[in-house]
Amino acid sequence: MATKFAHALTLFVLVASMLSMSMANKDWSFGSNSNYSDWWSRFRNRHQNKTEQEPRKIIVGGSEGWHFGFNYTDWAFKNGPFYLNDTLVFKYDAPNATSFPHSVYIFPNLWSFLNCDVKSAKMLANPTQGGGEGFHFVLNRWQPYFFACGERNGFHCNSGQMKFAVMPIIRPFWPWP
Ligand SMILES: [Cu+2]
Repeated sequence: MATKFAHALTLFVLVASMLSMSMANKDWSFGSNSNYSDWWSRFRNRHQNKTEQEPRKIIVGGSEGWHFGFNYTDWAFKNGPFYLNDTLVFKYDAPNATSFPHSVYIFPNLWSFLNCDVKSAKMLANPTQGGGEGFHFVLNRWQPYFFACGERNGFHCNSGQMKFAVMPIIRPFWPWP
């Protein structure tokens, strides 16, 4: 009996909030240029754009890919936030005559990450795994991730800036700006 009531109540709250949303929608779509309506239109756009709510595939470094001398910390900052179950794609050429080998390592903690202590890190992808579609890594845990290139005993991590940290956040149940 109690569970049934709880279900009914949940349903009622859900319907009520949907109704109030569509009504608010009506009110505000012709609305003023107040901050509130700006906020609301962002909210509404996000709500309608369903793909926005699904896990994404993000190419690390964008069109730059994974290479020496690009600021990935800056990239991660500008391209965040990342969400739980988003996929990071590391793209780099297999070792050849014109490019240096790269790889993907994960550090166990912040300290080893800051120090580029590759010896304590775990290899996720070797130098040949970044070719083609790239190496895919799903952020499927709610934890900080510390990535770096492990080549040249931390040289790519330190001097090459091939390192960044990510803390995936939980995608809200309700769409959020
Ligand atoms: Cu590298």
